[in-house]
Amino acid sequence: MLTLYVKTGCPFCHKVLDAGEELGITFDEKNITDDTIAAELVARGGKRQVPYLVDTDRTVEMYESDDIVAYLQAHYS
Ligand SMILES: N[C@@H](CCC(=O)N[C@@H](CS)C(=O)NCC(=O)O)C(=O)O
Repeated sequence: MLTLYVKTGCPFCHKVLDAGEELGITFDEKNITDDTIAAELVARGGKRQVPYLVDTDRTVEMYESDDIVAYLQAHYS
């Protein structure tokens, strides 16, 4: 399962969402405008920054939109 932490209006998040759409990927989106989700992200990744990808199938987690897009293209094309 692919979970993507995002924030409403975040252009870096949209870049990842657009790439995912091109690849036919459906994310479980979690929006950090909800304080509970924001706290969950910080506990998980160590900082409040989106986008943040969690790939439970490969036990991979990462920040940085360019890295996430490259990862998705490499593993989900
Ligand atoms: N270099 C990062 C930049 C990410 C970034 O600046 N994200 C902003 C939102 S657009 C963020 O997480 N800000 C913290 C916040 O909104 O709480 C990337 O490409 O993913």
